[in-house]
Amino acid sequence: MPSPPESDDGLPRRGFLAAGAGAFLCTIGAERVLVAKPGDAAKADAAARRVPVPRARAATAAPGAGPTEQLTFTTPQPQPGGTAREYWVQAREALWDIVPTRPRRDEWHGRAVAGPSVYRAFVYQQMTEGFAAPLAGPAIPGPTLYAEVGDTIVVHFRNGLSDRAGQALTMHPHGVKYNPEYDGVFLGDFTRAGGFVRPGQEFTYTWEATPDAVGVWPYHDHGPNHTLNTFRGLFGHSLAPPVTDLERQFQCINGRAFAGNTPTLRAKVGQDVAIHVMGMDSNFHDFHIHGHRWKDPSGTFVDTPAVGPNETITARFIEDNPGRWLYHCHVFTHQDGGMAGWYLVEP
Ligand SMILES: [Cu+2]
Repeated sequence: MPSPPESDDGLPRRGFLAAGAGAFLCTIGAERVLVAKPGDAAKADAAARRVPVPRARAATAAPGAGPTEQLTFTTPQPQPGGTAREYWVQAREALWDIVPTRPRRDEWHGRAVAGPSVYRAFVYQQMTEGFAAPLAGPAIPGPTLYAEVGDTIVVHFRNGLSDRAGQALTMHPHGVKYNPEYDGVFLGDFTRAGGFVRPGQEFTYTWEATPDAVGVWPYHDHGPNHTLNTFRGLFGHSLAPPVTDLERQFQCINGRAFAGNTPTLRAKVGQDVAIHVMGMDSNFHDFHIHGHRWKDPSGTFVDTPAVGPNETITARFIEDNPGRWLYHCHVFTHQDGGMAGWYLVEP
């Protein structure tokens, strides 16, 4: 849920934009992938793989095809003074431990967490130029992409899934400007190339950091099997048995559950702190930090703001209250499922 407080220079810097990784769920509930057993999930995957491969360009023969399918688009360039910010991001499978402490521990309540807690996740991973080598480990959420107003964000995306696990994946951004070519969305017969990146294939997205893009935004898979795959780590907060094949439901912050496993945030008195919280599953969450309040954009003090699906809130304040603090979702079933962590403030 939260990302760590920013370093001393604070946020938002003028013209700053960060596209934080994550996923929101466009459709939920009715899709069998959410209620299925692992075997059915495999069937859903197989169904996704059977989706006909769309032509790279507009499918003019499709029912309903019209002038919008005839459009062609140019790749946006940086504004004067801006630069093209290049990233290489790969989607891959990874074994992900939701409760990595050993023995598995809930530090808030000082008790053990019954295992197991490892599942097969789909994750985004940042790579070096040309996908030569990993730049960081696989992460939930995926790598944070930075840009300033006037820049373009050029993301070379590779679907690194094996053919066995294989299905088309994408990266779909929020908050930035893009034309249909770089939407990164599967649209059936109307799909453009960036909306259906097959295993082993690459696609380069170009998004624009316009003045109204300042802030923190998620990106996520929006391919033909986006609901299941976002829940697998591309990315949602509830890691449920149909997805993980584990015994219990975990309520996660950045893919981890229970204090001591979730991110431990740190700050010092006097620092300008910004904690960005994204709601990344189908639930509403209530973000609460003990010992702290802050003002919302209207200037009103808030205490426990609601964060709905794909919403982002930023808790920003000058730190003045040292100690060991708890942050957690105040929906009780969520906090008991692990949606909690430590916020440590040094004098
Ligand atoms: Cu919650």
